[in-house]
Amino acid sequence: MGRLVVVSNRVAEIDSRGEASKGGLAMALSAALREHHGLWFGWSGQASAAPGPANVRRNGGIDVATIDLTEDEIENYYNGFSNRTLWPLCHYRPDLVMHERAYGAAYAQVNEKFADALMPLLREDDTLWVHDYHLVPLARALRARGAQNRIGFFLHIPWPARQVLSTLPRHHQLVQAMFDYDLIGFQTQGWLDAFEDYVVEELKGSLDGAGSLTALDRTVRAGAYPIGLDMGEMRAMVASEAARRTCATMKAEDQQLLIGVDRIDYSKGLPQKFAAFEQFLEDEPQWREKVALLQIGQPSRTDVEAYQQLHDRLLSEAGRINGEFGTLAWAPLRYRAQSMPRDVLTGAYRAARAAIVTPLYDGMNLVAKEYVAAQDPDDPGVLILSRFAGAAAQMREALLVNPNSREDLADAIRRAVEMPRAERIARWKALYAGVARDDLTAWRQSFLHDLLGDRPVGGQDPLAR
Ligand code: GDG
Repeated sequence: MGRLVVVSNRVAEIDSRGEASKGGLAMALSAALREHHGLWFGWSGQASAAPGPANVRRNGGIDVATIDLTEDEIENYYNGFSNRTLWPLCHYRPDLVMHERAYGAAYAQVNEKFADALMPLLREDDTLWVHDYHLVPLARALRARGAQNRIGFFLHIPWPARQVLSTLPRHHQLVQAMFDYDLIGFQTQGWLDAFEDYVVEELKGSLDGAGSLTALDRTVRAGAYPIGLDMGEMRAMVASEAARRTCATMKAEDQQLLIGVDRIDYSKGLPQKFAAFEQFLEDEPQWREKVALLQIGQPSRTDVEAYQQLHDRLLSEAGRINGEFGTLAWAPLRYRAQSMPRDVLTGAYRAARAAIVTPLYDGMNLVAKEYVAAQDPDDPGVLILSRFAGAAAQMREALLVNPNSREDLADAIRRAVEMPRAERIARWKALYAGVARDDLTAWRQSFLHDLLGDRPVGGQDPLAR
């Protein structure tokens, strides 16, 4: 192949060695880019009134090209169509979806603008890998400008059921744009099934049983590629001084720690988690003063109202629960709405007896995998995982729960804190083997392999291995 060109809404900061400064996904993509002398293209994160052509710079063997957006585009394309329309829609929250024509128009316009700025940088033999819901129409815009490159698309979030998707005005147009890619990747077979169902029922298209879908006189290949962890990075984190220190300090406390780590996002089921923890304290008085829930909430999309309201609600719920059950020496629910360094976070994972990862819907959920990867093999903790996270399809040995049931989740918390060590070890071993095998390298290699090859992708679902 020629170069690999990665396109995403935002571009990670790349240092002089060609490594992304933070974040597993960014690091994996930068590794792939280094291997293929690649180009990474996206929004700079900056606003400017009259943005010009892409700003291209070379860092550690990777070209990074960014464009600015106008204030209007940021509001209508990013906060608007991406985060007030598509995000809630794909997370099964049509009640939160905002339909504004200005959002849809800006979404189309920014994708055209990406295409305009990217076209002059492309070479004939480049392979493009486009990421996530912000950029569904990008291949269409590039094709309209004559691009004949191979273009793949990976969706990091769920694909909604047909009945939910069709509440979006012009849903046909969105799906039609997917057919300009050569390969579409979903996190799980379940999200792929939902896409296929739309194609068959809504577009009257057909599947060939080998990963190809035909509709609207076009054919596209689609597969499931579950994302995983950068295991090298994880091991380095676990061994870091900051992780050791954090873990030792937390373990010295005279209580069992439960941990939650989530962006403050309504898809993550945070109020439901707090309510279930309250139910557990109510049902199991013998555990009071012996267990605490540390909820780390990474602030996110703070320009969007639904996110501001959620943060306020969580603060007041945590205060109420602490007021109800806390004592002078014990706060049962520690809600920390700040980002934490990754090494400190890893130490906290390792110190916790259980992680409560209970999104209402989630494309995959990497926190579940990070928690498993961070455990002490001799005394591992328990993963409580929502069956509605993509990760649940792989992580069958977790305590799988329905986060909508306060009582079921409270029961799972009790099971986790009471689980004998032998059972914890047996479950953890099986989970760890999967996390280590289906890692980030496996993910990107299997996607790129299918994108570059002509062979059918069906039957290669890594989940089925
Ligand atoms: C989307 C999809 C899919 C969290 N708090 C802090 C912090 N984090 C890190 C975690 C983890 C990452 O953020 C969150 O990843 P998730 O996968 O859990 O969720 P989303 O952000 O919603 O990601 C998701 C993912 O894309 C990848 O395809 O799995 O389904 O929604 O790595 O550790 N990191 C730091 N401080 C924090 O306070 N440094």
